[in-house]
Amino acid sequence: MSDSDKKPGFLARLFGRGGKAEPEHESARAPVAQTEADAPVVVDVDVAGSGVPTPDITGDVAATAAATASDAAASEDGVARIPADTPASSSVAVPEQDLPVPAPRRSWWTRLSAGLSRTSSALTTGITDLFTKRKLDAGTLDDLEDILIQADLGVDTAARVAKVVGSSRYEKGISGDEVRAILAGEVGDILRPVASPLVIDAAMKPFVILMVGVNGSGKTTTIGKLSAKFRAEGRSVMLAAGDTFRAAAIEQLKVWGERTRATVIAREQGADAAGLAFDALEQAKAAGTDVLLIDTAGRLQNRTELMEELAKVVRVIRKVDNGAPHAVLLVLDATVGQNAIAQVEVFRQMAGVTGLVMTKLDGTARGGILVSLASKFALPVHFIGVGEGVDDLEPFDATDFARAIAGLERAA
Ligand SMILES: Nc1nc2c(ncn2[C@@H]2O[C@H](COP(=O)(O)OP(=O)(O)OP(=O)(O)O)[C@@H](O)[C@H]2O)c(=O)[nH]1
Ligand SMILES: [Mg+2]
Repeated sequence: MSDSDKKPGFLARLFGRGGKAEPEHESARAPVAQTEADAPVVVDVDVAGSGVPTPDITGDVAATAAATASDAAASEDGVARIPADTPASSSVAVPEQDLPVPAPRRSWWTRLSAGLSRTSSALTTGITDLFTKRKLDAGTLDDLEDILIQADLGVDTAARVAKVVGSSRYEKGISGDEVRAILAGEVGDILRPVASPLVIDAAMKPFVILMVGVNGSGKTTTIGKLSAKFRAEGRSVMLAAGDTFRAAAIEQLKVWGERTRATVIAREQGADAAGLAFDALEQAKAAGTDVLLIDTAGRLQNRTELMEELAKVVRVIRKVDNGAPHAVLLVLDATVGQNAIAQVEVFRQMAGVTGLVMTKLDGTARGGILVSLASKFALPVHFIGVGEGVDDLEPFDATDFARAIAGLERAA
């Protein structure tokens, strides 16, 4: 288990905020006088022509956190930790056995299946119980549907799986393992059409990606992770700090900009988000930047005026480039369950969502909702996030996800 896996709150502490949804910040929304300070601040930390590979940001941030956090000496888990830069001559004596040992990085599959374990163990237990005790009849199939619906897979998927199980004509009954294999097969078939990579069209300079979603879903963190990916592919990246509601949000993006060697366009707190997006796009065009990632403030989908504001950001971006934004990514928190459906409905309508990213498929994720969304909306799912670290974002793989949800081993 990596350090970021063990202490999921440390980035939040670094950025001074928690992972839960926050109320909108009305007070921060007062218009700010157009002063010189309103001019975009360009923080260009790119080393000219450096070609330096993107550093391991998890380690970097962890080191920064360790060096700066006041709890470095006695952290939450009570383990004494030595800041990474403590000189060898330090008088702090820590017995060797107490020093934290860096844990080996767990494989992607291990992290994905662990993240989906809440759902997969509920499904495995429910299905095993049902098919050990009962024969295959209409009542059993109804109960199977209930189990699948409770796991957020949706009514359509539940009916589809039950139908296949029912039509299997197993004279001697059917085992829980066989049912789970059918489940994985059907879920894989539902997910495969939506598992599509985010393709950056290099002809677009910049390729504009707008990140949207409710409060705390993981937009800014995902921007950081994406920025690292694009930089590692050799692309130039600009980040626009379009969440102008909170100063901490602007700082958070600047940190990701520094860590990933991306240019950050920011204004002070309270500035107009659409105006900032406009300026950022013009600057990215002028600079010939490959990818522009625009952050936005979190907003609940039932707050009409905030959703209108988001629609305005999209309209203003189109004034500069009629084809932009080229991707509008809705970032969904995998722990919210059914509420994700309402989020997709409204964000799609108001911001023209082109694809999904599901975060927090670690911890207490309700991953079944992704299956519901796939069968209901058929929107591409580009990435999934299983942690706060920079490499905790992976392209979405339908077969892996389906097998992990059904509690099966990874396909050979
Ligand atoms: N465990 C886990 N935490 C995540 C993941 N993605 C983001 N987070 C954490 O979730 C919290 C919120 O993430 P942000 O990126 O700030 O979310 P946001 O959508 O930008 O939030 P607002 O700007 O307030 O709307 C932070 O503590 C992140 O570190 C993930 O995949 N797994
Ligand atoms: Mg944010």
